[in-house]
Amino acid sequence: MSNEIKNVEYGLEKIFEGAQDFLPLMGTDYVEFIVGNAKQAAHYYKTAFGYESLAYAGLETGVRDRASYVLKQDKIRIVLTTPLTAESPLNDHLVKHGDGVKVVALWVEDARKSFEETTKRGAKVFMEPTVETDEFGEVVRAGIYTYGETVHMFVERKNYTGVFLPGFKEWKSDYNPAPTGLKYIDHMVGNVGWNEMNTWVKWYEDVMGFVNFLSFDDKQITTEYSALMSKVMSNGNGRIKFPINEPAEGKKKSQIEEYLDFYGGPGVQHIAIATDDIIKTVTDLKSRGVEFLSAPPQSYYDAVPARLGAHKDAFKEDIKEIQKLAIMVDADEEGYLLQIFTKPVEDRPTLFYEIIQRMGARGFGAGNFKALFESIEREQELRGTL
Ligand code: TYF
Ligand code: FE
Repeated sequence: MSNEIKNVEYGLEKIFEGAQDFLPLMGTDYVEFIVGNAKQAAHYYKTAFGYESLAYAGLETGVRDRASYVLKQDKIRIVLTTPLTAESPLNDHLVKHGDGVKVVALWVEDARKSFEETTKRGAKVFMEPTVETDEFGEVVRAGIYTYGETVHMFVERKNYTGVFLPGFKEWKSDYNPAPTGLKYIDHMVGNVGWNEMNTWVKWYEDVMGFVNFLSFDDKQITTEYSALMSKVMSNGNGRIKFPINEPAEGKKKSQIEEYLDFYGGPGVQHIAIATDDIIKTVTDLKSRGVEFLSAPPQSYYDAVPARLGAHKDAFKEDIKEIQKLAIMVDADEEGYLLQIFTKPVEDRPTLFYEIIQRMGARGFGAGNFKALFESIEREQELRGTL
């Protein structure tokens, strides 16, 4: 099913050149989740994923309406925020979506210019440029809405030496589980509504200056039961990649539709995190209780050498170990990749994680889509949502 995709010549440099530089992005700054109990969520992310405590804001720091815990692992920074009072508007987000991603913050040189360039191209305002200061300097932030109630915050921190943002104090904890080898966010995927994918593709092109660097249609992303379509958007330096999914008609309910039902609309579906030793990372995550999707069948693993093609000799991992851990393998023109997906990390079947190790490949594992979606369907079956 994926041969067409695998033979795509990416010509990435050429594609990236097509992106526009009115919005230079240096990387993901942080990802903020609104959750029902940030204290417990922080414990989960430390214990299960190996994040370390970085900063905190809440009653003890003079913040009355919310508590936020900032965690870090290598280049990844996540913020877990919960409302403290019934009056907080964060409650509306929680009631509607459950725990989920509210903010995908992007690190920029100039937050005011990022705000001006995107809003003049049609972005809806979430937060006007705002300067926050403390004894470590100043941070400028400004925010725009993307799909659903999700927000892109531009963060300018060139005049700041503090640990996170003004208003946060350093959080030193006596509880410091070891890291699990998570390095950086490789991509973050958005699910949008029926027939809305191209609207958001155009939005990322027009408003953010991104380019569409890979596309998968419903003929390619289909199983016996369900289908979806996906287009990968990238910024000009390739550091920020946002695939956008929409549901497609199949015999049964698409996983994207299940997400939309439970999240109450569009939102972040999965966060893919890079590791450079997936066997070690996944072994570690499993021992800490992180739940992954069930393994593809034997026939999937029998086909791995064929899928690796020209990269067969470069493949260093022990395939038995890969299979034992239920890791999937795909290859494209430039190399191969190893990936695995967690089950949703909330009670609602919404956000999940992908762990990915790229060995030269710049694709998204198209050769694994069928096996992956069949694993997801096995879960949907158990939930009665297929
Ligand atoms: O990000 C991707 O494109 C891959 C595959 O609902 C994928 O991780 C695509 C759609 C989806 C789950 C995973
Ligand atoms: Fe992914």
